[in-house]
Amino acid sequence: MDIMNADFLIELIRTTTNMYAHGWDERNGGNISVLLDEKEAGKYLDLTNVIRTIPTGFTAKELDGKIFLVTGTGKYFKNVQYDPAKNLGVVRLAEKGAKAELLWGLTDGGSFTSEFPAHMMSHVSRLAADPESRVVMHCHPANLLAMSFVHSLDEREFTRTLWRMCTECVIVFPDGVNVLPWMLCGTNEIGEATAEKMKTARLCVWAQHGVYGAGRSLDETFGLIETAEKAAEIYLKIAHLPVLNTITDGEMRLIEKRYGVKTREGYLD
Ligand code: 2HA
Ligand code: ZN
Repeated sequence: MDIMNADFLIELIRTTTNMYAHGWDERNGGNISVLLDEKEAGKYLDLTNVIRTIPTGFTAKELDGKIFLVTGTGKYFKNVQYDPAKNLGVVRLAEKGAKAELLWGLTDGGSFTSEFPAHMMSHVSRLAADPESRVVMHCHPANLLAMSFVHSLDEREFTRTLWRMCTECVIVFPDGVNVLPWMLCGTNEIGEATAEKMKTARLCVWAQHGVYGAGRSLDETFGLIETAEKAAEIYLKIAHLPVLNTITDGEMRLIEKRYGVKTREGYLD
């Protein structure tokens, strides 16, 4: 079957296009990886045909043999829809994650995203927390980024501020938002630090850079980032004004009960 008809590919094309339209992925900003079901990938690809092998520079034995659809390094989200095979790739991790076998795409000889370590290590963390986790998404949404300049980076404080900005935040991300202080991107070090943060929440802000989100589907992960970004936008609209009304911790407890969510331990007073 033609991979251009695969739901996983169509969804990723739509998602990158939509993220660009939201202004989250200027130039080559942002990257996405999606864990594919081997059987599903096998409907569209000859899994015995390895086009080339790319060293990863890290190991992740938990992901050995797993297949990922990923965005390419240096590629522009706005262009994905016009040439998916050049801008995206399907890779299978081998040799305990030390190598990635290209099964499709990256037709101009390119490589997977520069943030591959952060993506793969985050998948390990999220799969341990939720076996149904599939997606890791990184982008540069302006309001979360701006907030990281003017708000405390204390994770509890950062989370509580966002929760208070829209009623639904506490329902969408009851696990909160973790925060990494500025670090050099594209390295194994930021990958390991991000993966550590991903053990306790599905969102991690990279201060002065962007955000990571993880989830079971592209839609869910997009929605997670979209909700946090909307909350950050509201925060920036009111941060310089006298605040007369708010959502109290008691009110958030009511939301928790009514919607059956469990907020992060110790985050509500
Ligand atoms: O270039 O966003 O963090 C893609 C990025 C790097
Ligand atoms: Zn980035």
